[in-house]
Amino acid sequence: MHNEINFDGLVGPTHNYGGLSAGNLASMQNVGGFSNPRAAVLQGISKMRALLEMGLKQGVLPPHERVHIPTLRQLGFTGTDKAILESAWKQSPTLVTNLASASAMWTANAATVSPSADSSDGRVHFTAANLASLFHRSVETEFTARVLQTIFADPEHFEHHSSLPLGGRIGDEGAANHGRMSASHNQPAVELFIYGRSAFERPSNSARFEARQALEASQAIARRHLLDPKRTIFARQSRTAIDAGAFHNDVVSVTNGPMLLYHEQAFEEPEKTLADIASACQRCDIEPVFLKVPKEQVSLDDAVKSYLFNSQLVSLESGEMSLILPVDVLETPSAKRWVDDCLKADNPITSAHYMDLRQSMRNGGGPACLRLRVVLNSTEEASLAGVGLVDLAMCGSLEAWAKKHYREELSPEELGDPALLDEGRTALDELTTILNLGSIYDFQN
Ligand code: SUG
Repeated sequence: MHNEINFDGLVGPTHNYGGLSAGNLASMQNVGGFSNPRAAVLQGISKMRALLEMGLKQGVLPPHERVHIPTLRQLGFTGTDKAILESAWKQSPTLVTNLASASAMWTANAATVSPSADSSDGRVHFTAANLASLFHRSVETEFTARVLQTIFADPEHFEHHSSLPLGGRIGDEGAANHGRMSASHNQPAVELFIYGRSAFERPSNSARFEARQALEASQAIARRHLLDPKRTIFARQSRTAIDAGAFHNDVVSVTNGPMLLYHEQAFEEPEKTLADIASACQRCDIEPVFLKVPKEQVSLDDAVKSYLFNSQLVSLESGEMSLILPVDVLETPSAKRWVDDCLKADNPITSAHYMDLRQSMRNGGGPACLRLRVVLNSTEEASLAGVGLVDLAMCGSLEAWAKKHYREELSPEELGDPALLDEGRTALDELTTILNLGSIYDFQN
């Protein structure tokens, strides 16, 4: 028996709007605003609670330590941590803002995961994403890999690959550009890798935004994860979608079980992509369900504004599917209409749940960004011995912990405040006990 477990990223105490992500419209538009870290973390925990109440399995990945003092040391700052933060802030608030980003909360970008049903050695494979396109995100890789190795520790079941080279343009953005189509989570799947460019092509002058995911990164992951080439598809994301603000493919499509829900303009070559998927599915007895959202019904702009496709599409115990959507869909009439019609139509999606994730959404992170899907069989899951897994009682403990430690409001200037650094460390230190993770943070050692 295999189950999908969604590992959500817990929002960190320095959650802020740094305007750090070119091509991510929400990040670009909300730069410099005050953030609400406490509301942000509580919104994320509410989502975990809601999924647990729907009978789904839930995991959690801890926030990264921020401001990231080890990187400031690497950049030549010396002295005590407080002195380093103060002199870095004096020299470059922008640098500190990059190293204060709580962006690791978007765990869809943490790694690419291939379940044991898909790999030829029968193990679950992980590659922590290099996130090479943006400095503030590239800092995440090392700690993400450490956390994944801590939770998925048993080498009999789990293989952890080093992240891909950071140099050149071999950008790997993790599961945000990766999908899986299978008859059920138990079955070998067709793995779908969506890329935006080649690592070796020149950036186009006419492009509004640069694509992040390189084909060569996707190909490398498929090789390392020992996937069957006959069940592996590489498809290019459309330039139109990237220019409209779909900086990851999960802003314009999502898979679950045999279903691909996608915007008409998601792929560069939609007909070929669907034909390739259909024939790969046919080879492994999967009847694909393609649910296309036509541009006349929901424009790309509305898709990006509402994050309709950044919903979590999940399978319930009954076999029906449910959409977990951001409340922003309710405020976008075309997207709301599409969901209403979808629920009445003949397809496996029978329910929709709307979540207030506005704090994350203001940085371009919807429900699907906040989770890393990991499909495990019962033996693999048992090997975790509960570490990283969350139940309703744990949600309560996390809420109490967040209320105790997180600031209600944060101004951009407060990121340079050594008191915030201390508060964050106290919070994370306590969290490692709550989550039974051991001393995983650099500041703990
Ligand atoms: O990489 N935003 C993230 C959002 C990631 C969303 N993930 C997925 N679509 N899977 C990014 O652009 C903004 C940070 C800032 O501006 O402060 C940011 O990093």
